[in-house]
Amino acid sequence: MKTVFITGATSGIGMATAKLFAANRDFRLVLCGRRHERLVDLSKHLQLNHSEEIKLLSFDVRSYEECKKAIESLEGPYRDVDVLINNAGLAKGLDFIHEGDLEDWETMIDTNLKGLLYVTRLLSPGMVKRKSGHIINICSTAGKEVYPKGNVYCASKFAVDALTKSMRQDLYSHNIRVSQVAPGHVEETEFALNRFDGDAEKAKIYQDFNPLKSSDVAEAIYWIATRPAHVNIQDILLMGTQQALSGLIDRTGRRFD
Ligand code: NDP
Ligand code: 8X3
Repeated sequence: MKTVFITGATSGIGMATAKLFAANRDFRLVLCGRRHERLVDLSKHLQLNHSEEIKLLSFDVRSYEECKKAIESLEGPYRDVDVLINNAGLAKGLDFIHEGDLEDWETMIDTNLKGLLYVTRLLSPGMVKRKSGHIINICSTAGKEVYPKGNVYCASKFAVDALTKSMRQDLYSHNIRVSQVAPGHVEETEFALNRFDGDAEKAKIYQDFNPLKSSDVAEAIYWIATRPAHVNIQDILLMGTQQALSGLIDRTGRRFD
């Protein structure tokens, strides 16, 4: 049975991914996020429906000390993480560079870039020691192309794209696969609500086109993680059919509802 460690499992893509892995009894799960009650509710839901092999870790990925304490609290087979899914992340604000909010910039860089690095730094030595492991980073179309006012969020996701490639070069000879999923717009997430600081009106960005659903991204992650040991899917770039580029979206109405 493999141990799967998912950051950002309290919502959106991470939660959908946790549900998909839990539906398959070949996995034990370590589910992470700051909102402990969310993790408890999710774990109750998953245990009722499928799996009883779940550990919950509440910590802020922006703090190396919190990451370390949480990861060091894992015992037995939960310590030996086979699949790390670096999913925790967010956008804050949508502003021209000369009007950007410094606190938003710090939050995105600390979460999307440093958080991913901290968790990877703590879990990858065990993978190297065991000569086995798989790291799947959640990037974005924003890590492939920039768009107006996307500046710092895009930069943080370009950094994820660079790290995915670089980590693979560092780890492949240790039998560790490094993969990435880069989605376009995804609904059934709190992404837009967080970006606009809880402003529900501004967050209504999916009303006139069909984006991906969180479960679509979860399926891509799950597929990557379940390929035979000799296969590494390096990168999946996926968008809803009504999206062609970050800034090219057919907003003439939701076509597939
Ligand atoms: P959600 O807001 O629904 O989920 C984000 C998750 O990240 C939550 O579980 C949240 O948990 C966690 N998180 C955020 N900050 C921290 C932190 N400091 N410490 C620990 N956990 C944190 O958004 P998505 O599901 O959409 O986002 C998941 C990933 O997908 C992100 O990396 C995002 O950039 C990426 N993405 C999203 C797209 C979209 O359109 N939705 C498109 C492309 C990529 P908690 O708040 O409980 O800590
Ligand atoms: C989320 C997609 O286009 O809002 O990563 O940056 S976008």
